[in-house]
Amino acid sequence: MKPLNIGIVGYGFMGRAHSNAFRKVGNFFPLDRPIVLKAACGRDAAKTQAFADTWGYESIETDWKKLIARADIDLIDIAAPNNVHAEIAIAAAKAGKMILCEKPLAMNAPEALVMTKAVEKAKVPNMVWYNYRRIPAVTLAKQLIDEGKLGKIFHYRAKFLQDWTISADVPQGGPGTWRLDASVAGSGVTGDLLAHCIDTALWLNGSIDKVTAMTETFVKERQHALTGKKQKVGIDDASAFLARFSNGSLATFEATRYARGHKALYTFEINGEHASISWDLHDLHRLQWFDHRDPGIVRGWRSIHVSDGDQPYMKNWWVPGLQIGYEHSFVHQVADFLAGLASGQPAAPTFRDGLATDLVTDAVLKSAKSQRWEKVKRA
Ligand code: SOE
Repeated sequence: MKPLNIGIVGYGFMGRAHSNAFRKVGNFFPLDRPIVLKAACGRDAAKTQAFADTWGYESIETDWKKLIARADIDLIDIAAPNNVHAEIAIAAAKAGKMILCEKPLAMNAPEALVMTKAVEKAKVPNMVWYNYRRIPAVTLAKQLIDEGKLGKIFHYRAKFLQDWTISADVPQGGPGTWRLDASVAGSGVTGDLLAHCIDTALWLNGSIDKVTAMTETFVKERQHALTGKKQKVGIDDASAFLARFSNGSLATFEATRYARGHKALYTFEINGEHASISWDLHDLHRLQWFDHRDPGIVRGWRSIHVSDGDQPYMKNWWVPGLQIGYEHSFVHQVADFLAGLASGQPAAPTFRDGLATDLVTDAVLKSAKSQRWEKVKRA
């Protein structure tokens, strides 16, 4: 079978997470075409070569346009910062390449719309790396909701808490800290962290009609890592919003990089008519489940250790009881993308789904400015 030749742009944190997934997927999931790590692309030739050597890419490029022009590349994987997603994705679509793009899809929703139209016009398979959908416990939550086990949903509550930018000495811009530079990231925690919470929420609980938000930038000026100059900080350090879902449920969302003691505490809780679910990234292989229909004498919160072959993705891994972790969610995403190619049923989240998340984050940022409820446009 013809191999699927990957060309990756970017060699940072996500470049590693994606490459690990490409390498592992064929060992654990049946693939109808082998994956070949054909080329890695980055501006710094020495660093790109070192990355290529570590992960087994056959060649390197220092210009993404050359990567896209190569006839031996089938899929462009965008693992570069947010401000270059659109340009690369649109060029890759025009060249007829499949595209995987790191989240958030774009700097803002208008840009995400142009990207979505480009991939749809070119009819190229596309997906956004919202990996948390594919943590088995989160996928199990989706299964339970879709089976109607919660009944009518009343509440959705999500938060994503970190604490790595509290010091005013953390710079903005440059490798590792571009997430603090609005001209590269688009926004702060709204696009970086809340985007994850929103993607999961839209998938589990349907569309959001309107939001009312507040944001804050606690450190107003930071040195720029590239220029050395102190510059105004343009990102939101913290962001919280209330939302109304189309199914009538009420929601609260919060994200911050100022919650001392929390490194990546992504949690959500959903309260339905019959049952509640809650999940915590720091304990990612567990799903907490409360079912009011249980007999009264044993009724209570149940902590499900999601590691059994009957549970999502787990039959592909070890024996029951042995859990998996963060990196496996990326492996699952590649496996599902490839299964979608084979079946003709594209795996989600597609660019259009990524656009839906960007429309919510845009409405959140708009509401934080207007101090009013803002309607969320449909993707
Ligand atoms: C930021 O620290 C970050 O790395 C996000 O960019 C990722 O998307 C999130 O999964 C973990 O935190």
